[in-house]
Amino acid sequence: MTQQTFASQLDALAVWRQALDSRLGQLARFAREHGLLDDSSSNWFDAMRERIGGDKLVVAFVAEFSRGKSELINAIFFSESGRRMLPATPGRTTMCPVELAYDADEQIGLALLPIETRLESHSLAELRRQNKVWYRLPLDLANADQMAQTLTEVTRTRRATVDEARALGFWDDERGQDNPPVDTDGMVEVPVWRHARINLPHPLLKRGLVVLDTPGLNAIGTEPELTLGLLPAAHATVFILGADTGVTKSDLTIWREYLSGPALARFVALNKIDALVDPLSTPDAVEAVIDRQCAEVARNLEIPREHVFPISAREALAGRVAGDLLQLRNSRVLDLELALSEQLLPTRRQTLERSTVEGVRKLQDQLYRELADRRRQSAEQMLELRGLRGKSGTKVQLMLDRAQAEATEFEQCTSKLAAVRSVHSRMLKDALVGMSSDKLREPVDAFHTALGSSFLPIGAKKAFTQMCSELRVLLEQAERSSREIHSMLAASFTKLNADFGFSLSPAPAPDLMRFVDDLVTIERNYIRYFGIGQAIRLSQPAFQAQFRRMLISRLRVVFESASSELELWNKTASAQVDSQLRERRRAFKRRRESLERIRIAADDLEARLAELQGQDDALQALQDRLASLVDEVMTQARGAVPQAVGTGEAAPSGIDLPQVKLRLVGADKLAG
Ligand SMILES: Nc1nc2c(ncn2[C@@H]2O[C@H](COP(=O)(O)OP(=O)(O)OP(=O)(O)O)[C@@H](O)[C@H]2O)c(=O)[nH]1
Ligand SMILES: [Mg+2]
Repeated sequence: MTQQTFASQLDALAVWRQALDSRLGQLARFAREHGLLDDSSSNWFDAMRERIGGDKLVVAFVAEFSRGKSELINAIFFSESGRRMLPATPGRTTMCPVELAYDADEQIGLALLPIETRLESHSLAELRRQNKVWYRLPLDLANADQMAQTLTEVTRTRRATVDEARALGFWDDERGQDNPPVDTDGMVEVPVWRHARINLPHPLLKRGLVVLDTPGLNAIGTEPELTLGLLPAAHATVFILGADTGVTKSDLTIWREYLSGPALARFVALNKIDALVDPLSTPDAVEAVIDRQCAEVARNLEIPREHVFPISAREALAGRVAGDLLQLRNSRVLDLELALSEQLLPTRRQTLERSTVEGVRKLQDQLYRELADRRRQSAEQMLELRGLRGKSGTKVQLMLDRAQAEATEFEQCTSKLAAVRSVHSRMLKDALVGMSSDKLREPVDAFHTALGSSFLPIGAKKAFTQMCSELRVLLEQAERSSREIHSMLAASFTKLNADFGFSLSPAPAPDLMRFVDDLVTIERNYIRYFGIGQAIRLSQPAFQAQFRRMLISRLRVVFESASSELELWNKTASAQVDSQLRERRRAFKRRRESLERIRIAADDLEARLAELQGQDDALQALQDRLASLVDEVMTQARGAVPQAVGTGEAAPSGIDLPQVKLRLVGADKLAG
């Protein structure tokens, strides 16, 4: 059996996502065409489809320099170009974090952020949005050599004075042994770029994969944003060791500092096993050496032996480029790829499946209720009209008067609704103020002040924990408020239903406690910066400023998501009231109109009854169609990802170079 690779499985996941998206699209179109889509359901569809279509999967490659990160990325993702795409050479090669992704709205090519931007205080996240600070180079998709040549930019360095290096963060007077060597003119080497983004319509990138290649992490001058922001946000990290070096002290430092925490899917690769091949010993003996090394890695990193993958990135790349399957198999990269896809992709899929199923179920309830409501009203009308059979004109006039009286009485609900609405919006406003960025800033500022005045990490850690618990209180308060809003709505809706014949029912309040979980994760990820070993770094104002910025931006995401969830839920409740009000008014109007017509011509009675029956049949058909469309979405969401061997663009083996080039160009045209 052909062994499935990461590439083909990611491809299969994409096929599943596309199918799900198109099913959801059908359901949305159906709801819209029949006037069943209010603002909030329409927002839900847009958001869900954007998530399904734009869902990113970030895989970061992390290691000390020269362990083979870039080579492994080449072997897994770029062998189809027929050559080494990212520069991989002995010694320090990749000098800045390199992000490979595809964004259809951006120009194909390489975007580079000059290192000098470090002198200003903008964070990478802010700079991403500023187009003009990036230096852009085109990539010619039809010319792999030109692409590879352009990509050597990520290795570029320049000479700088020690003062300049210090200002840029590459010189540390306290950590002398780690500083770059000074040449005879008193100059040192610094990277030219701070960050690189490669925008490429590669089939996998187009399907939401983001690959992060990092420069050797233990170097001075590592962007705090990389270790505080990008790495903790990655869905998976591949940590790479060299079989030629084993686990060195600096490998261990990187592992402990950045990767040993929970929450991330982590893979460990022992690379360069080809270097262990010894012409003087038997294959079995070499195998035993590899085995022993893996066991040692597992022991050193304190992870199970099965989590260590012995590989040769070089052999994998060479094997794929040459179409040599034996060499590819010997590289054992397929085992790693399989583990990546088996452990990573199902979880991504499950998350999407869960949100889709939950959302569609809620939506189905809402739409079904709306259709049932319309049917109930037409049934009432039919009953009324049937009672008119054989009745005199006076009787009809009486009924007309009654209908008029009922309609007037119904209109009294508007003042009641206005009262409920004003209570509701006041409660919501209070709840949202409690989660605003001003509120968020208070505890963060207090922590920052404490950080600036505390010389001991223990004090900083205490202030940090204090801040986290204050933030948690904010979220807990919001959770309480949303429960209060829910009880208020439930009570008011019951009363409105009884008095005015509505069928209102508030959706369950959103569970804001899951944002508390996010907060706990952030706390866990950041707390390691308060270890004794970090004291010096933590006391630097520049690091503190960056730390604060990163922290604020991550916290803001949590609070903003919680706020918008609360807001959306409240909008749904108001929309429900609006739509039922509209529907009721329409029903009253229809009822008056038909009585009016019957008063003028008694013959119209039967015609009107037939018309109502027809309407009811149509509504029933809509209910059935809704059920079958929902069923299709659910089946697709729960269905297995197709077992994709050669499902199209992924071209995992990449043996056929010209054809692949065509695919790349074709893909580009499609995207444009
Ligand atoms: N023998 C052998 N050499 C390898 C293998 N993988 C990578 N190398 C070599 O190791 C050197 C470093 O590889 P890179 O991919 O540049 O390493 P890196 O981790 O990206 O290093 P930096 O970019 O400096 O952080 C290059 O000369 C590669 O050719 C392998 O599997 N076997
Ligand atoms: Mg590299």
